Amino acid sequence: VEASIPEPQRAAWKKFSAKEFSSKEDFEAEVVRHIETTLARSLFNCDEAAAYGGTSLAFRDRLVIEWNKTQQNQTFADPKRVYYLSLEFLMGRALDNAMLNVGMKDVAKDGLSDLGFRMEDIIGQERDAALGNGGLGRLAACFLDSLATLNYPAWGYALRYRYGIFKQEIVDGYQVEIPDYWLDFNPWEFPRHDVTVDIQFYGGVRKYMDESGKQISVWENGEIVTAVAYDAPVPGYGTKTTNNLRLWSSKASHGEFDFTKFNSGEYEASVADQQRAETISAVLYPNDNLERGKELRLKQQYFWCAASLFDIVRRFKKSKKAWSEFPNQVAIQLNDTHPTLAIPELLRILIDLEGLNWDDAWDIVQKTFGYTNHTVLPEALEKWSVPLIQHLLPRHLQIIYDINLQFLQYVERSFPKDRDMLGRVSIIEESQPKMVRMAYLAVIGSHKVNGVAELHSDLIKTTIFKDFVKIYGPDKFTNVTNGITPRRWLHQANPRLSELIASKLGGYDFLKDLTLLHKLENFVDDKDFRKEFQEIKYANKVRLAKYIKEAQGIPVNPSGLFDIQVKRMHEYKRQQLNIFGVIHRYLELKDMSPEDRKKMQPRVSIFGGKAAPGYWMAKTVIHLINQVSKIVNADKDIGDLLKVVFLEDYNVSKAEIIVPASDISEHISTAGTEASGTSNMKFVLNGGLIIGTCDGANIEITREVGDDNIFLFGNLAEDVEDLRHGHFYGGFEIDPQLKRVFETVRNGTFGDAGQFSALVNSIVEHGDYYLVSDDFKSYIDTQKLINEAYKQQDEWLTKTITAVARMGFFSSDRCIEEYANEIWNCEPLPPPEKNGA
Ligand code: Z2T
Repeated sequence: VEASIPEPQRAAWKKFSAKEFSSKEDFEAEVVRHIETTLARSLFNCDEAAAYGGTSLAFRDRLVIEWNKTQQNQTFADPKRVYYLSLEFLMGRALDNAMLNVGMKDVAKDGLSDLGFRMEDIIGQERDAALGNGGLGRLAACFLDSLATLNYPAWGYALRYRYGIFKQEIVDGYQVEIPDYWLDFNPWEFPRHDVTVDIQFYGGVRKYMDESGKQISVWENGEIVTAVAYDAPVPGYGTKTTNNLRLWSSKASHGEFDFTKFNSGEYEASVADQQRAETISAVLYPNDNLERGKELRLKQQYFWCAASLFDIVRRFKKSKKAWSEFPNQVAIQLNDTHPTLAIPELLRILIDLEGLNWDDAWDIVQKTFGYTNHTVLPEALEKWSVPLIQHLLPRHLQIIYDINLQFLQYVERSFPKDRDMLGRVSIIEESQPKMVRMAYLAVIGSHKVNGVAELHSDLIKTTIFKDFVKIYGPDKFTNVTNGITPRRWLHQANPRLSELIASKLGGYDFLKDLTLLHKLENFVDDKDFRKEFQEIKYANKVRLAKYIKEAQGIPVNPSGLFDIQVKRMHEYKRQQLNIFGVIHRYLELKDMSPEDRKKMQPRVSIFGGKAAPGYWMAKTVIHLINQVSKIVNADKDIGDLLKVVFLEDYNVSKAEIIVPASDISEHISTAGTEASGTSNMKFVLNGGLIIGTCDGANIEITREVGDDNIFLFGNLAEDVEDLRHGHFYGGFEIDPQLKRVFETVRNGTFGDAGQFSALVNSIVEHGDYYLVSDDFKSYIDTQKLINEAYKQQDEWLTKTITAVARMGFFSSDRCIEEYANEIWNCEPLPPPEKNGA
């Protein structure tokens, strides 16, 4: 490529090529230049928002230089690339991450101070990029960080929602949703108006024979919507590799049809069409672990899959390799079933547009895709009605039927005696209307299927995909236990702890190889180390206490035991168990004499999390927590012995303050329901212990840290089915201590007896599906144990340090290496030693 450019031009270009700032002075010069020119502000009207803008633009320039080089290098080397298709990327803030990954935060801090600003204030100006609901979206963000850090040539593909997850406000104890219009100033994205793809919906399929007698299908006469690419750089930590996150935005196509409308005076109709097109990428669906089958959601899924695949295929075709090479150049990971339409779409491209035969196309498809399952909850398993797909994507429905036919014929040959098998495994559910089971399509179209923690990966093999294990054998199914990036969740969120660890381990290598943390065990008895470790935890609690006072107006004493449960509100996560436990403690304290109370361990119970707007029961739990908070916090008998806090609008940037401040965090899902959980890992890595059930990754955390260093309770997954059965047929007695809690809730002690009765009745009258009563005694007994253990501060400290030292396994770097070796079969591409132009 370079050779085609004449030498003098090349020389001029090289001479003026953009350079990275490296000194404090150069940084300041860049900030001021951006504020004065890019932002058109001056010394006299530069507020913190403008200073944030200038700082971000200065760092953005640095990222862009590395980004260009990375992309150039990847184009030249043309290695196998990984494409991570996820409808959600919960990225949080970018500036702090960019400064730390580039290794220039200290320089920038001094520079900003020269210009009259404090680093924390400037970082605090940025809005979260909140294009996700919870664990699934944050996992995708951690994966991007690890992929770049480990130098994998990888792209993320998603939608550029105009509205991310809503902002939560609490008004009179109730959740209120505020739209999150986040794009008015986003220096991290680059519109690529030249990178567009036209996407078709509706229309019909025409079939004909060509000269050789081959059947040809043409999908035509549909509506066209244009996808426009917006790119964001993803820097790795301590490497020059900077990968790409590509977000698609929808807009009206400007085909002939639209112009006719425009010119014939149908101006309003034409603008309405435009708005309809833009609606596709307008808003993130705010459900975590729930699918509601809305047409617009299906449109989002196809729009994003089709644009991404077109882009991937376009890139592959530049290499002029044979189609059989496609799976050697491309690995596509499906983050849950949301991108499953990519399977029929790739078949359509290969067969209808590129003329491959079915068998060759199918072979390519299966080798290309991997599928990650994130839940076994039935209400979260995607099904789309056949009439809806027929209407919106007529050609894809035919292809899905063709896949199903081939598959069922294969099953019939393999299991001629098992007649029921065909109905059970068919992609099409024979209901009214018929439904397409997306998880089955994803399993059939992929070469590997993975769960996200050991228990979960075992469960999918024995429940939802049991028949598929018989059909394909067990090797198609594998486990990749989730992980978290230690860059954001240790170094960025807890800089003092990171620094302390570095001082003991002789540098920051542990941020790239988290297993090095094991060396901390050599310091569990080191007096100075212990003292500092404890001081850091206390300082982090002081920081959170200060935030709680500012944000919620509640004074909390940082010496109390901080008990934290922050995550999406969901019945299976059982925030109701936690708040019932809090009420139980309140009643116990009220019963005591003042002398007895003095012996009790003070506690701060902190909750946070959003409820899906249509999830009434989850909203009821939020309301109850807020009402309990109001009553308990105002009770003079109780004082510091119990404070209850609901933190509004839990999100990634708030998690960075909350996570380092826990003594105990709660991961108390009904056994067998939480696929993995990832915040459990974050809390332990930051020197907090866990109260948890034997569920998801809690089990592996226990194996790693040792069962002395975690507080497990409750029934096991293998017993859940029988217990549920017993609730209906075995005479079901509510736990007596829980009964007393229910009486208080019902008599209006916390107000709104009507609404709260419905919550109580879901347990008492409607079968207690999530086993709150079955686990209640075990839960409160374990909380008592924790109170006693916490009083032994020395032993507690030993537990927390030991646990931190043993968390190395849970880095998302380990996780990404497993995906690369077991599923993607791809290699890192380190940046060239010399970064010539
Ligand atoms: C989600 O956050 C998770 C699973 C889903 O299944 C959907 C969403 Cl939005 C469709 C979570 C799991 O609940 C959690 O256990 C897991 O740690 C996380 O995905 C990442 O795997």
